[in-house]
Amino acid sequence: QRTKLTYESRANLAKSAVAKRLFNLMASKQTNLCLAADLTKADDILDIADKCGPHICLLKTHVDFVEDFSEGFITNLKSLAKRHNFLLMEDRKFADIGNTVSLQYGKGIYKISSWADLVTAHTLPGRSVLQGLKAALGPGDASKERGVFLLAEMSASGNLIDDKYKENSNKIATEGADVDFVAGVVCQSSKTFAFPGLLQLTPGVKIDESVDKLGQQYQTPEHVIQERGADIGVVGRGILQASNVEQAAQTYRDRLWAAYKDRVAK
Ligand code: S5P
Repeated sequence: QRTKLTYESRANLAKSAVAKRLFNLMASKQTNLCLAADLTKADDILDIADKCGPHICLLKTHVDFVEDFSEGFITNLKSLAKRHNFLLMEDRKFADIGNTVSLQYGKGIYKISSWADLVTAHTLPGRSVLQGLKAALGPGDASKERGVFLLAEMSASGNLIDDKYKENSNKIATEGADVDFVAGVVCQSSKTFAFPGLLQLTPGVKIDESVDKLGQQYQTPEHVIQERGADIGVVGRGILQASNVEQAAQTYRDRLWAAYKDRVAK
């Protein structure tokens, strides 16, 4: 069972080079916390990345709502990622035909493929979403430094994903020529996939409050790691809205990590 294995041992099973890197980073830095830096000002994102950087394995962005996006912002974000040793994920949730996602990934104002170690994509268009994203990277080994998390489930109440969709998403993540490009799956349950070389990223994590006003559903750090099979817990407002963000990041980090240690020890 994949949830019983350590991150170190799973690094050796990963087919994606980025997944391998992330498993090893998590094990050595002792953190399975991803910060969802959902803020609209570049400086606020950089500030929180600097404060929380020592506690996270991954920083997740939504660059399309950053009001003052610039190349300088990306340069600074990359240097913080290097200094504090975390990876960058742009949560773009690509969901179009191959040619369009290729352009959205590589071109435009954001040039996501030039800086994001990881991106998210819906499986709705089928396998061509992976082929399209890979095409933006060009030939050669470029895809080895980049990876995708496929959405197989969502935390929003009333979402339209059913069992068949989950099963087919799992097939796209684990079968075929592009599996070396898939680093993991965004989902809510350990039953969604079994392959231990993929990482399970689970959003909807908060210590208190079980829902927000717009359909988000929350679980505690212990619940997502031990009952839902998460390898990485994504925390946004649980940290962003705390009076002391650094302390909140430390608390989420400690609780998510302890839950993982418990899970592999049992
Ligand atoms: O099913 C999902 C998938 C994602 S990637 N549910 C989610 O909430 N997310 C993202 O996780 C969402 O876009 C947001 O950036 C983060 C959750 O933020 P929070 O403030 O609710 O913790």
